[in-house]
Amino acid sequence: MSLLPLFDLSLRGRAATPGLEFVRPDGSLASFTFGELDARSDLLVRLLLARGLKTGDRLAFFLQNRVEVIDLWLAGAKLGLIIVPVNVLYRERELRHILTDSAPTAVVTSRDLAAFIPAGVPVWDVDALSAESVGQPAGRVAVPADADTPMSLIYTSGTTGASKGAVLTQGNFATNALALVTGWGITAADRFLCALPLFHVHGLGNGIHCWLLSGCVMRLHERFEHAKAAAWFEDFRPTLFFGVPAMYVRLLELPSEQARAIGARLRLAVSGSAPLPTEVHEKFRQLYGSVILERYGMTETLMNVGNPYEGERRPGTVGLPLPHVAVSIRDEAGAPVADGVTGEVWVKGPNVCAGYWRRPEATAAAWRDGWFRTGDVGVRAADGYITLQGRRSDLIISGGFNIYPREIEELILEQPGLREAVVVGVPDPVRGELPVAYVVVDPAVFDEAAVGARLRTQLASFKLPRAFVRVEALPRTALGKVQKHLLPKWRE
Ligand code: MLC
Ligand code: AMP
Repeated sequence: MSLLPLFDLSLRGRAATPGLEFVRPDGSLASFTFGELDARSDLLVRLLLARGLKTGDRLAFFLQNRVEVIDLWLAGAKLGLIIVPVNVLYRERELRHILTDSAPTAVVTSRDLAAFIPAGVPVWDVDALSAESVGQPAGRVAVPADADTPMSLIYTSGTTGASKGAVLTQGNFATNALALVTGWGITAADRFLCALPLFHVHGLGNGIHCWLLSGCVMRLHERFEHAKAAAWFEDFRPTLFFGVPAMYVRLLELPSEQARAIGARLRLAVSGSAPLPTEVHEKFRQLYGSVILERYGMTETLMNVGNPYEGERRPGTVGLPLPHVAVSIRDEAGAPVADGVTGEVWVKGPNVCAGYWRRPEATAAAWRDGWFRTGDVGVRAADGYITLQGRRSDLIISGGFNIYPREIEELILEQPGLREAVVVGVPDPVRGELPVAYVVVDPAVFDEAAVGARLRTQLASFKLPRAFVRVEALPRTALGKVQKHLLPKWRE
């Protein structure tokens, strides 16, 4: 199953219909019909061909949400390119790794972001690319594709520090979106407000694909800004919203009358990428009169499990396996456990990526007997509802962005005056968790301000430790493992 015939339901089937409203940073709207989007990506395909790109080549983008991200994605599907989305918050270290590992022909970026790209990586300016594509001959060029055609390499951090590229195929995106569009009753009559970043699978895999397959109208924002969210909802009057829990926490700040009116028009509000606290679920229901549908996914698998559209959306749970996904809860030895018993969540289905890019060992370690081991720990109730209880690794999720402590610990330990470091997630009412570093320092050498400044140039802002808590020694087991639960409590 390839993507273009599904996209064509909108690109060609609804060519004259308004499909996209992009809110420019100055607040003005740029509107496009589906036919115009089709034509824009046709021109881009011609330009990419002229620049020598061919099926299987990687093309990275380091961009805030904008229409050119959609052009690139559609051109990628038409040409069989492997698109590499990169989080705009990443800085030198993260960028160097991804842009080296994926070996892209080029990275498409904007003037604002170009300064962050490490030297030696070919950079294409997005505005120049768009302007040049306008002069290309019109008409579609598309290469044949199938379910196994790689569509994207999306980097996700492993427990070992360096992030790995999950090879997601056209079939992965297609089956995921078909399941969501059907299961969530998304139609051309919907109005979808999208403020999720398009460089992660929540915005890209779910948002863009549900929009294109259903033919609804999408209003796309550069990024979520909580101070403006009320005005956005009032103005666009969406029926459909996808968000991370931090966005729903922010939406609880709206006055109740306004929230009611927004909720009355909202057919479906979906939350995912991090746990949705039950009190947020409940407060949102009270304030908006709308019951959030929480679902669970990951970069390697797209969506796995979700609360039902029809039926009970049970707070604190991620619901039931999606129709095309098999879920099994396993013990440490890999044997299935009984309902009510905690274990690791394993998944199998056409949603699971083809493996990690050029990392056979990491691929071998993550798959067993055809099942993908998610690393998430959960339990299934007798009626099938799954509750996630944590992770086998120390993953911290802040505002829906993932942080692997080890990556930060390694970087901290490279700094002068640091003897030992451990990074833990502390609870935060808005972002879910915040990273805090516990450090053993050499006081004569350690300069907290200098270390903080250096980390800021190297790491995405959401990964920066909120504080450095100095301790005499890290609590360790006899085997030397840090006992994070014995660290002193941190207070801001
Ligand atoms: C956040 N920031 C951005 C940004 N998003 N900067 C530029 N562009 C963006 N797109 C920066 C801000 O500048 C600020 O930096 C900090 O992050 C917090 O932003 P905020 O707006 O003050 O905070 P907040 O109201 O808490 O909102 C944060 C947020 C953001 C919810 C908008 O966390 C977000 O967009 N999260 C979505 C993450 C996501 O899509 N995850 C899906 C992964 S896929 P500073 O320097 O001031 O701190 C996955 C699988 C699955 O997990 O199941 O979906
Ligand atoms: P990523 O690597 O960015 O794809 O993040 C995937 C991880 O986010 C999953 O393995 C889960 O740990 C977490 N996650 C996604 N959705 C949920 C959810 N609804 N509840 C709890 N955790 C979630």
